[in-house]
Amino acid sequence: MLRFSTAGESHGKALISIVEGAPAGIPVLASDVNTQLARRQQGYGRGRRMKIETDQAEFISGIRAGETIGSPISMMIHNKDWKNWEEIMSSAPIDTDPAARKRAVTRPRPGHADLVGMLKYEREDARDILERASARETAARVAAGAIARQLLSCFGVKIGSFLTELGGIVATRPSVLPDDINDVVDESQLRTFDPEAEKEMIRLIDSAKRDGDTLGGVCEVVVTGLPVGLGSHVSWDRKLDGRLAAAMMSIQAVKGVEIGMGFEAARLPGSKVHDEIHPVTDQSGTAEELSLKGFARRDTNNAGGLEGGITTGAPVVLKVAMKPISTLMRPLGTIDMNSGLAAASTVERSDVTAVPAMGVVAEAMAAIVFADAFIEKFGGDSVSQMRHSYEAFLASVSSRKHSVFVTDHARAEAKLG
Ligand code: EPS
Repeated sequence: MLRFSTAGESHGKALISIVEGAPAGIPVLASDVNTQLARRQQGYGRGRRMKIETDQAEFISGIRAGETIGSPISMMIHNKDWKNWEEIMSSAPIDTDPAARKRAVTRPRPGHADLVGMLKYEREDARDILERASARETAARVAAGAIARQLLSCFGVKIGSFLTELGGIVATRPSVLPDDINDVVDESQLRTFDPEAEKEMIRLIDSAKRDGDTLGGVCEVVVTGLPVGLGSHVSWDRKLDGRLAAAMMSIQAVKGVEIGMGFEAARLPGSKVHDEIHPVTDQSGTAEELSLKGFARRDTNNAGGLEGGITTGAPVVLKVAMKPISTLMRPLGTIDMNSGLAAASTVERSDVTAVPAMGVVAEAMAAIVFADAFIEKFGGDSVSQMRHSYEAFLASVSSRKHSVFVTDHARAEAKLG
């Protein structure tokens, strides 16, 4: 089982990411992690913090000579902004009443964890809550996700994402996605495939900024190169669709997840939803070619690559919706927790939107879920042991006469959505 945890406050000294259960032999360079961290920092509409930070992971353990060694991997991402917060975030005891401390937050922001956290954890200063609730924590998730990605890439799995909606403006998506989605969309300011919609979105972000407002949106995450058979139908907590949805919903400000056709499937009859299975008539070729071709094909992928909580071999497609950031420069109404009277909520430096970054975080969370599912299915303490088991499974599935093993991702993807 692959486990990961993070620690760290937004303006604390550093963020820490610990990944446990990764097999030995995954090739990992600092640049593999840092490239992902840099991608998370991009996107039009981010605030000043992203200009302060250049997130870089320092490997503390678990990686030697460019490879994982099977022990827990720990990484540290230093917060450059710490130097401006050392006194406020210091662990040393102070005499000041918590609610009167420098930069104390006593007017909770609607939509943030401020109020519920203050009540639950009995804190007078919401900074004790917001520092950890902040989406800054997602940098540590992206570092963990980068390790998971490296494992998945040993098996030809690729994860990409792109923005499809921002503040109600919809971007079109090509019917055939490029082989490397991120290579294309990372070049654009909002990580979209639609330059016209993007221009409109940028205008909307500029006007939201002028109005002191914030914007949400939707990203699509696409995972290709997956074999059939990851996850399981047998128990609720082994279903991969549930595990993916939970991972996505755990991302700060995410409010909805759809898999494949998603909510649209609820509006259509079964005949328009389920992906029919056809025999592959051309069964010529070597065993290897046949295993790549499969004995069955689907012309659609409305299921989004998952049936019964198990991968079908087609791309897994997720849509992830993020609400607008809850720090508004033109603040919403709240109460002052000191006086109990009506007040304007606290204004902290923030972003107008962070939807493009959310897509990168969603990729990282998907990578962790799939790496875990790979380890569960193919076991092993090293990548080469996993590979043996993986190849044996593929050989066994493809030797079945009526196998539904589909690996023709490009074809399934071409007809998608
Ligand atoms: C973020 C860092 C934060 C915010 C944002 C995400 O930095 P700071 O609070 O110092 O400006 O930019 O966090 C929030 C939107 C939030 O609500 O906390 C990051 O590294 O992604």
